Amino acid sequence: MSEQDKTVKLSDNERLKRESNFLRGTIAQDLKDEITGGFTADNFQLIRFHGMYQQDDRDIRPERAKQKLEPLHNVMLRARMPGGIIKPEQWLAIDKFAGEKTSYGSIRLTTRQTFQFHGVLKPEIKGMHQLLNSVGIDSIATAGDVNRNVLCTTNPVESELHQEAYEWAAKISEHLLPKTKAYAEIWLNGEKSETTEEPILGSTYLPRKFKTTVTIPPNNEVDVHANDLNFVAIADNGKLVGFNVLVGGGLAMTHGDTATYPRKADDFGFIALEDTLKIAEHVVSVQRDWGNRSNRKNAKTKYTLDRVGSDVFKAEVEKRAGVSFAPSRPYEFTHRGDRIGWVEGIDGKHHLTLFIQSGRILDYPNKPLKTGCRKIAEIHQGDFRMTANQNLIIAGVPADQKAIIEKIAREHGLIDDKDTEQRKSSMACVSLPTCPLAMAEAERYLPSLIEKIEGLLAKHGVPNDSIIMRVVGCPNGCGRAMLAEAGLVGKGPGKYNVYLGGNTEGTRIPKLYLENVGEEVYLEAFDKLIGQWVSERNEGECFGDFVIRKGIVAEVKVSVTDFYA
Ligand code: SRM
Ligand code: SF4
Repeated sequence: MSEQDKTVKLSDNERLKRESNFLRGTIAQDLKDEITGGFTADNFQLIRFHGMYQQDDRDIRPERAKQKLEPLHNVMLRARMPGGIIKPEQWLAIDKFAGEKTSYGSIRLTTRQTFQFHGVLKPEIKGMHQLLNSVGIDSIATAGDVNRNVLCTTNPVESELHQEAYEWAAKISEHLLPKTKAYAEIWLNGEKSETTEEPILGSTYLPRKFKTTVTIPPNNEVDVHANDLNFVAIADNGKLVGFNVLVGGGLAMTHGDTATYPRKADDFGFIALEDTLKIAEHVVSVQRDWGNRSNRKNAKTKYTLDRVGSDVFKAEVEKRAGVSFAPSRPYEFTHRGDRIGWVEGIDGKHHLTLFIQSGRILDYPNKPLKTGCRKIAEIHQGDFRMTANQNLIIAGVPADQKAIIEKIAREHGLIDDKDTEQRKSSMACVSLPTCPLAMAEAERYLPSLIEKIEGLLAKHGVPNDSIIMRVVGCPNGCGRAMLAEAGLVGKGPGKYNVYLGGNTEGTRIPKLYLENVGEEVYLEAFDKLIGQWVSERNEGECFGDFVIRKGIVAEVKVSVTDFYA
């Protein structure tokens, strides 16, 4: 126990982790309890470490309460998928499960390169894990106070570099995984074994969630500044030679609490490839020992860096790892969007990026997206890659299969030439009805909002231009609105805070422009701002740069001081 743990009152999550017998709790007993569809208090939290959240449909909650019924408890499952790569046979298995055993029927691609099932009832949970296990998928540590799914830029063009970077993402994921066998014991009927230690994460795991990426510049699709730890690939002649390491990014805040804020990651310097796992381990171990375990709102790495000082944190990582950071090597981020459509890789294989609005793969009346993906999976010889923009890449298509895959994609609405650049540059978090923390709509609202923004762009004569626009249902910011050129953050039903001034590279945090306003107010504001942007912008100037140059919002340079100034 650290000194801090001895002197301050720890959060209750610390007790439950400590008493959980390495994440077992009494989950197995709860599973047998047929009286309730839910899990009891501690297990409600502990199942997160196994990749599940207990939820209920908030649309029907009031009606059930009126009928004196408990909420219709179910779980959301989030898979572990380093780098977002999934094989066609795995796709077919998840497609079948989503269709037959979940109440929403969808596969939901997330902003962190994996998929979620929503609406899995208790009797189906074990079977779900066993099915996933049979095709080589698990959901270990995709939630809870651990290192989550490790992201890797989906760069199908430079195939060799991507393969190397992807392998590092997978290795880092394995290295930082909990070592307890609780997952296998509870969900896969694995043999009981005693866990005596967690060598990296510690017996009470991390103070808070922890997020890692492996990033291949110039694409910052993964949004490094949303992550605790980033390995930015440095290549020489197309071969990976090492990483620049960025530490301490994170986007969440709480409305009205200025002790919480989005923060960019700090540059610690360059490391050679062979030091990657050591550095990953010790950024985690320093955060494990120095992170705040009494106040979960200030527990993430970003706050530890601001409390102890970035240099002090970095020096401790160097000491523990026995590695010194060299000066960072030059690199540049130029964009974050996915290249929708076909590209050819240097290996001669073809890759088709499909735009999936808000990542929701479902059979809609005029767009049977889920059936289309299934038909592609039935014949596809390469793999699928989920992007951090909630899109899907059909990767590694030989030339002679291009035509048939494109035909299926078009017939099922997976390619729709009517999708504008604006629509493709927009993102929303899940929000209602499944997210218990949602304060306003996001995913369900996005399509109609974008239609209105498209109307404004057309009105001002620039229908093909776009603004990186992101909508989130609350300030946790799962759709990364705090790195958008224009971010809407839910405040209450139909009400949002509007933030402006992120850039296209994802290296600037936006600033509050309008507080707690409804659609009429912010559409009027966007109408004026877009008009001004179109007539007064410099050649190629993006919306976010424009609003800062014009002083419409002040630039956030250092979040801890500038964000609320
Ligand atoms: Fe998130 C909690 C959905 C990416 C910050 N997030 C949640 C929960 C689980 C709500 C809950 O705690 O009960 C949401 C479930 C909604 C649902 O019904 O599915 C949820 N988060 C999502 C996803 C699915 C959004 C999406 O539309 O794709 C993303 C899943 C990622 C994954 O596959 O692992 C998702 N969440 C993010 C991101 C963006 C990112 O990581 O790139 C962030 C901001 C970055 C960051 O961490 O700072 C994010 N989610 C949060 C937070 C705030 C954490 C904090 O620092 O305070 C919470 C609440 C919490 O942890 O207490 C949260
Ligand atoms: Fe839920 Fe808020 Fe995350 Fe949206 S941003 S999914 S509303 S926690």
